[in-house]
Amino acid sequence: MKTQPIPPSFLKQFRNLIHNGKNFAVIAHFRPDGDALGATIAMGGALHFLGKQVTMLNEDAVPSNLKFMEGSESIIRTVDYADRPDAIIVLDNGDIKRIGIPGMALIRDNVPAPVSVNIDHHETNNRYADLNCIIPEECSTCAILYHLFLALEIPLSPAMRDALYIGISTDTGSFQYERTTPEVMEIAADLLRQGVNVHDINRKLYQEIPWKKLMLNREVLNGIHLNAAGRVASFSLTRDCKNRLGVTEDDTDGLIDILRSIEGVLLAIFLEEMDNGKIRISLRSKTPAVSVSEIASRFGGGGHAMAAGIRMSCPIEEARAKVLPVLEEAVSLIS
Ligand SMILES: [Mn+2]
Repeated sequence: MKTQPIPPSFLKQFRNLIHNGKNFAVIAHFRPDGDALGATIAMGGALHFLGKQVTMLNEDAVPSNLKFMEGSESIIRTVDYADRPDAIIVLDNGDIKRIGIPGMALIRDNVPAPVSVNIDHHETNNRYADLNCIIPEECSTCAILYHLFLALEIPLSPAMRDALYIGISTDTGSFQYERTTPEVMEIAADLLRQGVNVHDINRKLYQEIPWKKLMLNREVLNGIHLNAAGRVASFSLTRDCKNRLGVTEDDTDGLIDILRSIEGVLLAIFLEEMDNGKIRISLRSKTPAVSVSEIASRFGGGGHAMAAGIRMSCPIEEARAKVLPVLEEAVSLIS
C-alpha cells in the first residue's frame, strides 16, 4: 500500500489538539450522504475510544435509507446542541455554509471560539478552518479517516469499520467512479478482513428501494430531455411532482444516476425545486474533458470534477435556461 497521504504537519497538530481537548463536536455537510454520516460516526467513535466527550451533529436528520448505520441514532440536530466544545471537527464539507447556520454559529459565536478542523476531499474546499486536511485525490472523507486512524493507531470498532466502508462504497458509486484506485480496493479489503459484511451492507444500501422512490424513477424516465445531439441529459423535478408522489427531499438522491447512465451522454443536469423554493442543481460529467466543478463555480456552486452542485434562487425553468446552455457549449468543444 502506498505511504499514508495525511500531511505530517496536520497529523502533528491534530494529535496535539486531540490530546489537549476534552469536549469535541463532530459535524458534516447538511443533507448528509453515506460519506458524511460514515465520517461523522467514525470520528465520533475514534474520539470516544480516546476517552473524549464527543457529540455528533448534523443540520438535518439522518435520511431514512441510512438509518440502519450503527451510531447514526446518536447524531443530534445542530440546533438542539447547547454545549461549548473545545474543538469542532468538520468532515466531508467543502464550504462552511454547508454545515448550516446553527453549525456556523457554533464556530463563530462562541467565546472563546472552539478550534475548528476541516477534513475533506472536495477539490473546491476553501480551507475555512484553523486546521485543514484537504486531499482531493482521495475518493471519500472516510478513506482519509481510514489513513488518519491508522497513523494515530486508533483501532476500528465494528460501527466505525462499517461506517468507513459505507462512506467509501457510496462516494465511489459502489466502486465504479474514477477515484476507485488500487488503494481504495486495498482499504476495502482491509475493512472486509476486519469483518465488514458486504452482502448485508450492500443489500441495505442498494437493494431496498421504497416503492414511491421507484415511482419517482418512472417520472424521471418519462421526463428526460436530451440535448446537444444526445450528449447532455436533463431533468427538472418540481415541488408539484414531489407532492403528488408523496416523496421528500430525502428520496431524490441518486436520481441523476439515471441520466448519467444513458449511452452517449457526457454531461447530466438534475434540477430540483426544494421545499424552501430554492433550486438545487446536480451536475455530473462522464468525461475528464469537462469539469462540472468548474461550471458549478461560475454559478456560486462547487464540488468535484465529475460531480458538482449549485443552489439558485429563481424559478426552476429560469435556472435550467441559465445552466443548460453552458453544458451544451462545454460538450460542443469536445471533438
Ligand atoms: Mn464525500
